Amino acid sequence: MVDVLLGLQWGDEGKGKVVDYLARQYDIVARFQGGPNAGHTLVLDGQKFVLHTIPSGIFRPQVLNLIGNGVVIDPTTLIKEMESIAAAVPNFGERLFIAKKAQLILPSHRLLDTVMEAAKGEGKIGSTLRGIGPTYTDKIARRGLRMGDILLPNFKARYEELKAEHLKMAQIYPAVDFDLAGQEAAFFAAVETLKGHQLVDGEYFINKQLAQGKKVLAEGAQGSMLDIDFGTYPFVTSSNTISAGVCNGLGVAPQKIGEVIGITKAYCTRVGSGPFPSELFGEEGENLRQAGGEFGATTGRPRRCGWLDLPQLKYTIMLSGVTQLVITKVDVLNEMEELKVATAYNYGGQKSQELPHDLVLEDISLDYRSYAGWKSSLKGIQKFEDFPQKLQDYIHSLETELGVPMKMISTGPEREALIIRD
Ligand code: 2SA
Ligand code: MG
Repeated sequence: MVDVLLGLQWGDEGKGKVVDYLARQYDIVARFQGGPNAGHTLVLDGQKFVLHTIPSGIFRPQVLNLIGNGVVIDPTTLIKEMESIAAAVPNFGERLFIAKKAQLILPSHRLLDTVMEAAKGEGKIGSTLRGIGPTYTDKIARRGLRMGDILLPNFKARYEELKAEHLKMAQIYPAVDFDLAGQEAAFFAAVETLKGHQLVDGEYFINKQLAQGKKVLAEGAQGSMLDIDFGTYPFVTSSNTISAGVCNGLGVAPQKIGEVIGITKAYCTRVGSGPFPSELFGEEGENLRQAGGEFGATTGRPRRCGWLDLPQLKYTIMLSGVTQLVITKVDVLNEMEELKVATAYNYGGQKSQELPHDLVLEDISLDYRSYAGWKSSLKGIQKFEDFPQKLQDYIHSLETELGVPMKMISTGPEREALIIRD
């Protein structure tokens, strides 16, 4: 079976840590969408690692890791990432497999991402500038280059052809500072190195493993509200971040999908622009940002912070068929006198449990419910029953509202700070 783990908000729900924990129950961890726009942070023995393209199972010695066909790969960042984990995980290369059908991010995709964002002014998406949008654009336009292409004798020629197209496009935008020649040198050096890695037909690889009874965990990146179809369009990423993305991002059939584990923070954050109905501004937002260390793992940008939003969570739970919930960063709320949760949306003169078709256009206000804070540290607590009563009540209330059991509660960045409930 393929179990799925994904973020139910706008990303940064703490997926890296949870995958790292869960990985020991699986034979394979696979990334199925996104690319180096992702930043999955793991803290192991006090050392912090940020993964962008490599699946978070890489730190578990028995686990194989697949970068699936639905992922977009920047060879330069992938090689850098490999170097950053090489000392901690000497044999990672034997356990890392890369789908030949995964699309390649070219330096000129990054150039396009940069000029297009710069030209947008006020309407900026807040892209990570990693070339994600232009690469998926070329995939759909049927002219992209794929991982397997690096093995072909005409790779350089095809690269030049696509780059020439990109340069033509870039000309319609104001110029930006971009060292294309320097990045190209790094790109081709990285491509050479990648030829020595395990490039596979990802769909056969994974289905053969499944046929042998192996267990797969599909690791989502970004969050459900950034889904290209169902997110806060156009302020979204360019891939399907919901569970449906697993089938086309790995080449597995829908009936192979088992548990769908949805992660939410105990509050909510968003990095980049676009609607965020439960956002907190001023001092309130700043307090959460500082308490939670809410800065982008890839770009370092400050994240916008706000309260948990139940209609929003119900929406993404519905879209992915979530069967279990995980709540993270609960400890960030330790000092709060009072916390709030959005319980309903008001728009078009009505109260609703459903999100409007366009969060960008619609004038929205939210209803909130308050909870008394538990005002104590959670350090060292290993059992749900040992939590302060107010925190237990808060969790029970969320479970009841969302209709899905809360199986895991993360109380800090360390591997140990995770409470599991049966
Ligand atoms: P892109 O680069 O084209 O995918 O950007 C489009 C939108 O998607 C958002 N996005 C993200 N949101 C949260 N976390 C992401 N990963 C990094 C992290 C981000 C960082 O883990 O912290 O370091 O800034 C991520 N990747 C993309 C993005 O903000 C745009 O709104
Ligand atoms: Mg992240």
